[in-house]
Amino acid sequence: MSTHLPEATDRDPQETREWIDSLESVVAHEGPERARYILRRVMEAARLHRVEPKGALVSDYVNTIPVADEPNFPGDREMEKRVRRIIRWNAMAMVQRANTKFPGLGGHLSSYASSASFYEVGFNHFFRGPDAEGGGDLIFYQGHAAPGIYSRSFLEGRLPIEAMERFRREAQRGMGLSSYPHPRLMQEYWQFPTVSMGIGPISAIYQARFARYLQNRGIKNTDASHVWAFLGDGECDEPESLGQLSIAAREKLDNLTFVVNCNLQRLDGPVRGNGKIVQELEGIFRGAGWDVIKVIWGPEWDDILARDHEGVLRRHLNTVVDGQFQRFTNAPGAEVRSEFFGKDPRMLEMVAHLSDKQIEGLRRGGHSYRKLYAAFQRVKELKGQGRPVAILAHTVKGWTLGEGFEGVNATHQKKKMGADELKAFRDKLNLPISDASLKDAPFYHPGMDSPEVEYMLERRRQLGGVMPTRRGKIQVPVELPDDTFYHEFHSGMTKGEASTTMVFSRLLAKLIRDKKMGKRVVPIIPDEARTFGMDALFSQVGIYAADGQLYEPIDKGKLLYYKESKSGQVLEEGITEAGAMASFSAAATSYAVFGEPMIPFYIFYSMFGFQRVGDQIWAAGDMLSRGFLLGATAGRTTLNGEGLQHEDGHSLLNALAFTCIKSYDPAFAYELAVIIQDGMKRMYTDEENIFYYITVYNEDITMPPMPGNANWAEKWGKPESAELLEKTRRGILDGIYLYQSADNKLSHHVQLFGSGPIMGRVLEARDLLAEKYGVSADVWSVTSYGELRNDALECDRWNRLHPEADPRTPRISQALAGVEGPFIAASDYVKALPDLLREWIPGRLTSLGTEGYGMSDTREQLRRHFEIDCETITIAVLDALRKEGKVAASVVAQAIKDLGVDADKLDPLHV
Ligand SMILES: Cc1ncc(C[n+]2csc(CCOP(=O)(O)OP(=O)(O)O)c2C)c(N)n1
Ligand SMILES: [Mg+2]
Repeated sequence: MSTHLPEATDRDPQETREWIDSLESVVAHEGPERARYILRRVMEAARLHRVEPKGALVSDYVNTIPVADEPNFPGDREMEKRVRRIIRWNAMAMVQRANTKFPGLGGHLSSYASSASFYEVGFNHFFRGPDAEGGGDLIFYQGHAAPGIYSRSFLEGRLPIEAMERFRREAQRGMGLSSYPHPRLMQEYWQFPTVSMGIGPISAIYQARFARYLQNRGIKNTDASHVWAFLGDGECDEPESLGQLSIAAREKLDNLTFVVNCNLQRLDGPVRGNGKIVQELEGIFRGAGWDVIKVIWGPEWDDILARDHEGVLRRHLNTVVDGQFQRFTNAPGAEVRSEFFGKDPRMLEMVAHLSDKQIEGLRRGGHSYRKLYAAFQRVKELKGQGRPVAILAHTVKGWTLGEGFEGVNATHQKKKMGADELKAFRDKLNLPISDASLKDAPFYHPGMDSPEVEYMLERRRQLGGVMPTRRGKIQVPVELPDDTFYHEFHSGMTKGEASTTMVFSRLLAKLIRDKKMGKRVVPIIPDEARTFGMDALFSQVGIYAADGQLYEPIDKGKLLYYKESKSGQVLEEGITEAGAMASFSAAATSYAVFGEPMIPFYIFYSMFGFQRVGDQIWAAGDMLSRGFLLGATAGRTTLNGEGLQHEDGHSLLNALAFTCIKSYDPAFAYELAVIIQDGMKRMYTDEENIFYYITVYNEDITMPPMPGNANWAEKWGKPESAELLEKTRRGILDGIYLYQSADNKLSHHVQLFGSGPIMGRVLEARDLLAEKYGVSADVWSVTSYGELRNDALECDRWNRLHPEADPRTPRISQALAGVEGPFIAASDYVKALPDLLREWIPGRLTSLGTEGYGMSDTREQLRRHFEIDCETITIAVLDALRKEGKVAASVVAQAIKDLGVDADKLDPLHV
C-alpha cells in the first residue's frame, strides 16, 4: 500500500512536474481548501475513467500534522521532562528490584520506556479525572506498561514505597501491585483489564458505544468523557483489536481514540520486518472510517523534511521497511548517513549540515512531547466530527534504556539492567542517585513538596483528579421488584407448554416493563432473537440505533416489526459474539465506570460462549462484572438438528473454571425465576462481585408449580406450605432439592438426579422402573453441580484449617443426610459435572451425560445415542442395583433386550 512511485518509471518528468507545479500554485495562492476541492473533482474524474490510484488511503511516512499547525505547548516543558525522567527511573527500578530479589517474577522494561511520553502528555494535559465535570475519561492502559503507571502514582503519593516493593507479589493481600491492570486485584485502582492482547481495544470500542447508549437513552450524560485505548502495534495482529473498527466509525464514536505504540516490535522480533506496520494500520483504520494522525518523526526531522523539495526523502521513507528502520535505531550516525541518506545524493545533501552525532539523535515522533501534544490536541479539535481517531506513533522499543535494550529483538524479555546500564541510565535521566546505591536501583522520590510533585499534582487537580481510579460501590440504589412480581413463574402451567427460553423471554420483557428498574435492563443479542423467540422485544422496546431509523422497515404495520430507535433498549449486535461480550462487560461494569448500575442479560448460543469468547468472559470477571449470561438453545441433545458445532454439552463445565460465575442448569420456570430474582439481589443490592451463567433450553414442557405453593398443593392434594416453598427456593439456589419423593417404597429404592430437559427423561425412567422393575425412586432436581461443589470445597477447606471447631457441613451433605443410594444422575451436559460431587455423595453414584461430539438427529435418537433417555437411564439404575448386589446381571441383560437398547452401539466418546 505504499504511495511510493519510483522516479525511474516516469516516462515524462517534465509533464509530471507541470501537474505538480499547478497543484502547488493552487495551494500557495488559493489555499489548501481549494486545492482539496480540485483534487476531489479530479479524483471523481479519475474514478469515472477507472484510473484512480491504488492504495490512496495511505499517506506518506511523515507526520500528519504539518509543523506550521503544531500548537504551542502550554505546560512547563522542563518540569514535565523532570517528572517524566523520575517516572522512567522508578518504572525500571520496580521491575529491576522485584527480579533481583525474586528472580523469575518478571515484568517489562521496554514497553513503558517506548510509550512514557504518551502517558505523560495525557496525564499532564488531556486525561480528565474522575471528578471532572460530566465524568472522567476512560483509559485502557497498555497492559505491560503498568510499571510506568504505578511509578506515577508513587510520585503522586498514592502508592507507598512498600507497595512499589511488592510489584508482582500480591498473595499477601492489600499491598501488592498486580502484574498488569487487574481491577479484581486492585479494586480502587484499575478499571479495565488489558493485558490479554486484543481485549483492551475491543472493550474500548464497546465502552465508547455504551457511553453513547447511556446518553441516548437518557440515563446519563456521558458526553464529556473520552475513551483512550493504548495498545501495541504487535497487539494489532489480534483479530479482536481491529475486527470491530467499523462499528466505531458507524456509530460515529468521536469519544474514542486509539493510541497505537508503533515501536515496530512485538515480543520475538519485528511486527512487519518486510513491511510497514504504520502504513498498514493507517490503511485499515482509514478504510474503516477512522481519522488517522501519524506521529512519525521528531522535531529534529522538521528541518530536513523542509529541504525535501522534490519529495526524494519522502519517497525513500515510504519504501524503507520496518526491519531496516529497526536496525537504524542502533546504528551509529555515520552508518545511518551512508546507508539511509546515502541512497540518493540529494538526501545526503539534506543532512550535510548535521554531524554524525546529530544524525544519531534524529528521534522518532512518539518520543517528542511536542509532536504528541499536537496529536492529542488535534483529537480534541476533531471531537464533534463524528469520527473515532487513531494516533499511530512511531517509537523505539526500550527507548532511553541504552544500547542493550533499544530496538534489539530480545528487549521485550529483558527484566534487568547490568551495573553499567544502570549508571548510563541514571546519567541520561540526570537523577541524584549516588554511585554507591546504584547497584540496588533504589526508588527515587523527590518529596511531596518538591516542585516536580507539586506541579504534577496541580495538573491533575486541574484535570479532575488522579488516575487510574475505580469507584466500585453502587451509588444509585436499584429498586428490585418484590416477590409478587415472580408469582406467575412459580405457579406452573395447567395447560400448554413452554421452554425455559420462552419463560426467560417473558421474564425479561416483564423486567423491562417494571416501572422502577426496567430502564436499567440491557438485553444483548447477537443476531439470534428470532431463534430464541425474543423478536417481540424489537417492537416493544426498540433496537438501539444511534441514528434512529432512517428507513421504513419492510415489516412496518405488522405487530412485531423491526424497530430501530435512538432510545432503543436492545443491543442487537449482529453476528459478533466478541462484540456482544464487550457490550456485556461495558453494561456489567457501568455501576463502577459510570456510577449507573445496569443489568445486562446477554443471550447467545451456549456453544459460542465460553469456548468462543472465554477469554473475554475471564476479563469480564476481572472487571468485576455484574449481570446475566444466558446460554440458549443449550444441551447436547436438546438442540438436536444443528449438529456437531452447535450442540453444547460442556459450557457448564467450562463455567466452573470461572469462580466468580454462578452457573445454573434449571429445568423449570420457577427455578429460573428464583435464580434470577436472587441473582439481582446479590449483585445489585448486596454488591457481590459475581455474575451468572444460566442455560436455557428450547424444549417445550408443561411447567410444573413450585413445590409448596398453592397450585402445587392443589395439583397434588397437599397443604400449601410456606416452609416447603422456602426450602425449595433455598435448594434451587444451593444447587439441589427434592422435587418429588416416591409415595411408596418398592422392593428397591433409588435416588435420581435430573437437570434441564433431561429431568423429563428421569421422570419417565422413574415411572418405568416402578411399573416394570419394582424399583421406586426419589427425584431430585439438580440446578447446579458447580455451586454444590464450590460450597463443599469451601466447607472442607475450612474444616481442615479449623480442626478443633465444629465442622461445617456442605449443602450437598445436608440435602442428602440420611438418604441411601444408589444415586443416578442425568443431564444434557457432561458426566464430569455430577462426577465432581462424587466425594460428597453418600453412596454409589452413576453419572450419565453427553461427553463426545454432538450430531444432528431427532432428540429421541440423540438421547439414545448419549444414553440419557428413559430406557438407558432405566438400565443404568438396574446396573447400579446389580453392583450393589440387589439385582442379578440377568435382569439387567434382559432389560437391555426388552428396552431395545443395542449393547454394541457406538460409544459416543469415540464419535
Ligand atoms: C492474547 C495474548 N497473547 C500473547 C500475549 C503475550 N505477550 C505479551 S506482550 C506481547 C508482545 C506485545 O507486542 P506489542 O503489542 O507490539 O507491544 P509493545 O511491548 O511492543 O509495545 C506478547 C506476545 C498476551 N499478553 N496476550
Ligand atoms: Mg510493539
